[in-house]
Amino acid sequence: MSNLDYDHLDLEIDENVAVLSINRPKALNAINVEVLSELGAAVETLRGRQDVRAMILTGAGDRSFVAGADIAQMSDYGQDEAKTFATQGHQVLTAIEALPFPVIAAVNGFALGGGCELALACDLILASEKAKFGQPEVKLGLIPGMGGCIRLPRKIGHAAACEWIFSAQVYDAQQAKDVGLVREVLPVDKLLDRAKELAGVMAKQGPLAVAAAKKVLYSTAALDSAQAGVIEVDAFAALFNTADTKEGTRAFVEKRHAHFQGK
Ligand code: CO8
Repeated sequence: MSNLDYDHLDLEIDENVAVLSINRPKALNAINVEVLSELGAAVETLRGRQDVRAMILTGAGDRSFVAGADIAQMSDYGQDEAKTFATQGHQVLTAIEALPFPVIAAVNGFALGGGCELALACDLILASEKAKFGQPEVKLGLIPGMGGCIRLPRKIGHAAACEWIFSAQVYDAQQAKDVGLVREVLPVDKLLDRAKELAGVMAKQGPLAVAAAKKVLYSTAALDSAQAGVIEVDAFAALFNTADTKEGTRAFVEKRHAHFQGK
């Protein structure tokens, strides 16, 4: 199924996996206010779709995932406009992180600035051998404003994040894998297939269980073990009120495949 209602996004849904592509090739898929608004709307649409159980976020064309926020648009901003833009950016990326299914970033080409931050808001990143990552904002006299100062150190560690953000350097896919940002580096022509394969595996699991696990993973990140443990226990127990948990466990006992209904 295709959805062509967006000017700067392509959306396809096939076998419970959504592929959402940012498509603004003349600016290397840079995010302006319009792209951000469409992204927010698409995320809300996908959140409400019972048939979507995993998502891939990628960039259209062969050069770029997202080359950052739109620098030309920002060059005229004052403080109030910058605050509005960054607030909207935070809202959209937080909404991506809060989607009740896994989100895989498939990164080919540039994932710089806001592009790197967008990938950081996904659950995991697969990169092509041509991917380039970085937070070059200080080179422009800016800072990462869509969660980079927050999510990057959580994913690659404090020291590595300080190096990335303060130096504005660009890193290749293998370097990004070495610091734990990227899960797999793939040939360009295998990237999307591998992302679809992995998303497909995730989409076949119990959807309520995957959603619950995701919620526990993110909601406990800043808590101590005791507080986090309470949240995990409650989430574990709550699943026993669902038909899917009964189906999954009984299917094992009865030596058959489980048929999950998301109920
Ligand atoms: N914004 C606007 N236009 C861009 C951007 C961008 N981030 N990146 C590329 N473009 C445009 C170029 O201007 C050019 O347009 P035109 O053909 O009309 O001149 C076109 O894309 C192709 O780009 P280049 O000719 O520059 O291609 P090169 O292969 O020579 O270089 C690079 C590719 C290295 C990616 C180069 O374009 C570049 O350095 N881009 C900027 C990268 C960058 O600094 N990104 C960070 C931006 S700041 C940011 O993201 C802040 C996020 C936090 C705020 C968000 C709040 C919501």
